[in-house]
Amino acid sequence: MAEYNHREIEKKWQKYWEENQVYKVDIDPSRPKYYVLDMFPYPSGAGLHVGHPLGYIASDIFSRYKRLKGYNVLHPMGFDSFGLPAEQYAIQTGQHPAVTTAQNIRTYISQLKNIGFSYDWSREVRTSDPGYYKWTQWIFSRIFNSWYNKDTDKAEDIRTLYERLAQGGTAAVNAVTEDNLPEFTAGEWNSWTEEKKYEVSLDYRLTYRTDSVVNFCPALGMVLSNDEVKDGVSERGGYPVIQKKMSQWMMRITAYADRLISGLDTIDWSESLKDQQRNWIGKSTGASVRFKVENSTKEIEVFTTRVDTIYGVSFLVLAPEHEWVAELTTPDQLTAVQQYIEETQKRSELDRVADVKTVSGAFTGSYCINPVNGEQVPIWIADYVLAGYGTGAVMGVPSGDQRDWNFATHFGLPVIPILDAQQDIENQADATKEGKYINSGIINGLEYKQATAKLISWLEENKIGKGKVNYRLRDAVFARQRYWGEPVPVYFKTNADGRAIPYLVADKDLPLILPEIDKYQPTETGEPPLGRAKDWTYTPEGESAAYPLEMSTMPGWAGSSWYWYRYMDPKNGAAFASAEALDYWKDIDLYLGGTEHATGHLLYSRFWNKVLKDLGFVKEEEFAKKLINQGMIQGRSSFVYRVKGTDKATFVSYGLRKDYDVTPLHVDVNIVDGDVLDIEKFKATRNDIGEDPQFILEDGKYICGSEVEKMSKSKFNVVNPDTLVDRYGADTLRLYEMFLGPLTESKPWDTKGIEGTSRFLRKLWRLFFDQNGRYIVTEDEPSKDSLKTLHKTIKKVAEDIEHFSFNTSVSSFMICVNELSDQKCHSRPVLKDLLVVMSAYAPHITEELWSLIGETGSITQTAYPEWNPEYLKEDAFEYPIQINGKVRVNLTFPADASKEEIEKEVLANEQVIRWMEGNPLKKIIVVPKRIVNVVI
Ligand code: ANZ
Repeated sequence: MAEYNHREIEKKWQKYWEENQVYKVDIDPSRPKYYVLDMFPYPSGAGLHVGHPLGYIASDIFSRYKRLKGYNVLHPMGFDSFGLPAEQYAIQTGQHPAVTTAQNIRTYISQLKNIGFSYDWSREVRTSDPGYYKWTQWIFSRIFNSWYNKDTDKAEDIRTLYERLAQGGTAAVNAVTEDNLPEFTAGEWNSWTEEKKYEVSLDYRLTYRTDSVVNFCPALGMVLSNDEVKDGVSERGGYPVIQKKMSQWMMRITAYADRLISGLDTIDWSESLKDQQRNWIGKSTGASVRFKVENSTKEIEVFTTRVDTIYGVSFLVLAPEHEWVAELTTPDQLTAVQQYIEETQKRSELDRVADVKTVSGAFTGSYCINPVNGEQVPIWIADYVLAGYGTGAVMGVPSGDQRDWNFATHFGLPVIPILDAQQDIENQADATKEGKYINSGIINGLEYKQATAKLISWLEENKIGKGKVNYRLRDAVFARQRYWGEPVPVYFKTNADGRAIPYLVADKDLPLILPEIDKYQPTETGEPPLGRAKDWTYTPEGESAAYPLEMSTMPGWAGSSWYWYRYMDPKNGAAFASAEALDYWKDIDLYLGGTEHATGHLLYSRFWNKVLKDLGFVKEEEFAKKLINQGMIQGRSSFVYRVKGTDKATFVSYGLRKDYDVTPLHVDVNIVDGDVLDIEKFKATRNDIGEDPQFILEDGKYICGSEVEKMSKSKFNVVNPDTLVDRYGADTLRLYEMFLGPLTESKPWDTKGIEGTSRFLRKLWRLFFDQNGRYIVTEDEPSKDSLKTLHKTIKKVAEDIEHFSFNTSVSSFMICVNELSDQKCHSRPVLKDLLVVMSAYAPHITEELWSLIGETGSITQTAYPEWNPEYLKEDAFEYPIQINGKVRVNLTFPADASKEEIEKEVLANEQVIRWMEGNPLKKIIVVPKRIVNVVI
């Protein structure tokens, strides 16, 4: 007697897997490795909803399949557990973020275990665990102790910089740094104290401190990235954001701009994702040119991609934050300039670049000189020029650039035509490259390419400018003025000039543990929360003084930029991973996660990986060979319709709502079944509908309306996987999530359809046990038909999985089980192979049936069956028969029937004769295994 009781079966096998450590993996040089990774989740208080496991299910199927194919599969899971939500919650409730984080992780783990994933839980990592962040801090230290050598095109240990400077001074060094660092000779360098050398080296390191303009949110006490700012307020909480100059830790990701672009050609990631990264890095090739300021020694440097338009310059524009604005502003322009600067501080950078219509700016009162023709050019400020891009200054060419044209016409500045083909300046303003130059001195009569080349060499010869490649990508801010993050392992000593100089905490003193504090908010004096810690100081070995430690913590992306390596060797106390582990597991073979990480996590991870590779700590230049972005699962919201203006709350059913004046209200999808509202539960769970609400029904039921929206608590459309697992089982959920559609597409969740999948699994069970629970598997030789059904399924599912087409596999299983049922096939060899093929998708039921047919051990330890092409040979083929181009009949012939036999039978067929309506035959064409054409 056996019935399909998913609750019992699933618990039983989950226990078995855990007790027998079925998914534990170790290095095994005798087998090829395969590394399948999910982007690890941030454990939020809300737990998982049905959208989250979509990618996890797909990657789990793939991992299980690869295991059956003989690979040693590393498939771990962990938690990205530092970050803002836990901290915001701590501020509101006083609960330590470590406590809520641990609770949330417990919920996540139990939810994940419920779904039967094949994770090796012994490798779990948590970024907020000191044993983990010790290595995040260690990596920070390595990056701090390196510089980018353009000659070798890689990051090197800072010692090689010292060596070069000692041998040849700055002339011997070709490093990625800020422009215009002071130059010095080897002699000068060698004469300096160690402290002085160290201070100079700070400007060369891949981690450095600088003053930069940031989006600062005073209410949140933190700097926000551009995408965390919406319409000038913080996305989280809606607090005002201002542009502020702050001293910040930075990482020199720009040193890697070119390698981050070229590396994309070596990895199998979607083109759209690669394009997002390319655009984000935004390489542009142009020139920098210096314009002398009139009556001053200053020269304003601009970056332009169209140096060929320099004869059309009629003004210069600086970003309002440009450091010379104050100096260049003349007394009579002071009020206008100050007012304008105040105005622009309210706008986020995103608004500034997105807004092409509003023209605004202020004249500084100063002028500069166009180096190519000596013309006087007025200097303006305007916020369409960004402080952080290029040089923060542009040459305004109204006849070349649309914004410049808008600006010039708005403020009455001259428009100088420079191309003979330019008839209508307004419409061609956006950088036409057609025609020959006019009014353009040394490039008159030339065309775009020659003109550009000639100008660049002229500028270089005259030391006025040079060819330059510029990137939109900026160095990454590496600090948050918040509590719940990794402490930056740096302390400060004050030097002779009173400046605070950062030094690394010694490796042996890592992890630098996050201290306890009384409140998770900035201090009264505006210091970050770590300013509240009692003794936030460090005493280096051999010294007695206690030096202040850095008070900002690392940004959210630090811990996630290397975590895949920790899974390789999670308990190692002597290294982030052993050489042996790195050597064997190398890199991620398949990485799954959402597209929202395109220019964050996925770019930072590639950057850190390249640094680690340059420094010799890891093997591969790219960390993930293949990446798949799963689509989003949207929610399907349900609505009830409240009639306006009634005494008692009155709700009208969907089909009748047109007859009333109604307000639609979201209703919890969990009390709606197939669009029918459970009225009693509705009454019991809503406290906003008063006493005795009324319902106007259709056919005795209240039907809800529906709409597809983002899955979110506020829309009451969140479906919890736990409920479905309890009701239908994890195997049904897994199959159903895959069945929803192609993995990479977004699609709405609809609980209704899950019934069908659940019926399918019961039908599978019926191949083994009859209605009465009697075992009906036989040792009979399988029929030819059953072998064909089985082998086409083996083949199709393997191909589907290799192409990440999981929904089509589920259809194949359904077809297969239907065919075997029709064939009354209960043959053990067929059913056994079918179980193995299905085990990647539905691991619990297949384990159970596997043991019930008398197999020992776990089904996960067997091999994926081979398909035999012999069984797939078609023995008959159904031909569509066309008569004068229209398919009229379908006729089946044996696969080996000759053309002549087919012709004869087609023409003798009664239906064909009827369609020919007595007309004589002109021609009959038989295309074997395709079609028959009859022409009359
Ligand atoms: C003169 C000119 C004439 C320009 C012309 C374009 C067309 P990408 O491709 O994005 O690098 N620019 C330079 N720095 C800027 C800043 N900080 N904020 C806003 N705009 C800036 O484009 C570079 C072009 O954008 C530069 O070339 C400059 O305008 C402008 F017919 O210089 B151009």
